[in-house]
Amino acid sequence: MVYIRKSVWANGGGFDDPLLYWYAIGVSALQKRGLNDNTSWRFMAAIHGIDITSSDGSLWEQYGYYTPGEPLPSSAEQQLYWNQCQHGSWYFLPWHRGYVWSIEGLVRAEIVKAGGPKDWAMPYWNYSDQKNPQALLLPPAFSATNMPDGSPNPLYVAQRYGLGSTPIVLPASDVTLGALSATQFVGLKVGASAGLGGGKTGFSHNGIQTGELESKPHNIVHVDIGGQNDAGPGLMADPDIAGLDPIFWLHHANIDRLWDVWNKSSATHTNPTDPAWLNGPQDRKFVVPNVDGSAYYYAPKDMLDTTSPNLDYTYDEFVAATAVSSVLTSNVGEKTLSQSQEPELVGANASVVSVTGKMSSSSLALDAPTRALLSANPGQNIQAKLAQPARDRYFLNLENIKAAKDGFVIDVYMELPEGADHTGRMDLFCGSIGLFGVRKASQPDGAHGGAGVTEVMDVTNVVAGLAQNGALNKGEFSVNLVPRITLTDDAKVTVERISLYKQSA
Ligand SMILES: [Cu+2]
Repeated sequence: MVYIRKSVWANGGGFDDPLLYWYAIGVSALQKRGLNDNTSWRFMAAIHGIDITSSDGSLWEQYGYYTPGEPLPSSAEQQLYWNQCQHGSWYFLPWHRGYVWSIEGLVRAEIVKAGGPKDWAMPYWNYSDQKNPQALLLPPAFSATNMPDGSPNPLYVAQRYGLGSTPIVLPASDVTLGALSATQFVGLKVGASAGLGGGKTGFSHNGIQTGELESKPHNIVHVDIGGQNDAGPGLMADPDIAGLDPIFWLHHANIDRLWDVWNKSSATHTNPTDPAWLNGPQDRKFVVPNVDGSAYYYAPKDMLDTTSPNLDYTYDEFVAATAVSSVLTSNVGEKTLSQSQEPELVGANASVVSVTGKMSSSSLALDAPTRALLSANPGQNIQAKLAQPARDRYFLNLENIKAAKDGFVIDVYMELPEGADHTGRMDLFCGSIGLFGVRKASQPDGAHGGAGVTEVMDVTNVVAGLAQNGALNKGEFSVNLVPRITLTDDAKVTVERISLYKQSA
């Protein structure tokens, strides 16, 4: 049989829905197992990321998920399984597909043991569903502190600081699906979109080439739920602890569904055929536990069809929802471009930007030909010159973003007037960055030497609008980084360089 993953909101999102009641029962059983058991809740979270030896204190210990001296798996087993999650990489989607599949099997086995439904499958949280007025709300089964019988709710965690509101509601503009208009799974090397699925990398526990779906909604939703408070990041906001939150798996089931939606929405939306992708990284294998605790090794080529016997699941809905709001995401324009043209650097700022306080800005200078191209003479319709579909595309690159803490969202604008209220300036809005995994990617002893992450935004519409107004005649423009909460200096958020690339039509 093929298991069918259903929407968390199909029957109200609370414990009246057996799907969620039984999820809680299954999760509770896994939570009772020790960290030295590779089928336990905590071991599964550690496969994503764990740090219990850090000199600056372990979040696992701080939040009570690890007690020094408790039995651990052998170091061979730790090395085989732990700290595998693939981010900033073209392996992001296939690695997480195998990961969610694994815990789904473990949870289902416990549900069946307890007398629950044999066809249970992982629910998904479709926060982008505009037909559902509650779609943006954290489903009640996760925000209730108790089960219907009064016992503690295993799906509840205290460390969901989100944007400070209770219950958690995701901002609608954070879950738009511009990523699904990507024409390619793998993007170009530098400058332009990293594609739906991310840039070509090796094994990439915290890589640099974040794909469009990974960037949004994935990263931003992580931060919108986890957030940050004085004690540290919420569970969902940091990859070292994210898998401990039961909502993690419904978020990832939805990202996994969106990959399938993208594949099914056009004959040209194909997965990579490069053997380097299909066969997975050569330097380390992907591995998750089977239900009996034996090792299941996999590569992206095993993850192409969810209904194949090794995975054996599908979704009840492949509709992408009509959440692609053209107003809020400037990158939703029709990407009719073949993306065969190499993007060229046409502007950059001069020095590293520290993002602190309420807003940090930096000025970018355009090169002479681009300045001439984007200068408007009075009465000239420059937007016609930049008209779709055969038009140049502009990409803003925030290169090597580093941070000492995760859990922040930074909104990016161009040419915000000094001191002005930015809310509602959607004409100047470039996109948002969710700082998820940036802390790990910034550590100098990490796999990439602390290079941080790079985010790319399609800003064609913003650039066209500014050009039309004559705002680019001076040959430079400001980029404004606006953290949603005032950033303190200890977050140490920096952007190595901000650049503008042009991809010719
Ligand atoms: Cu994630």
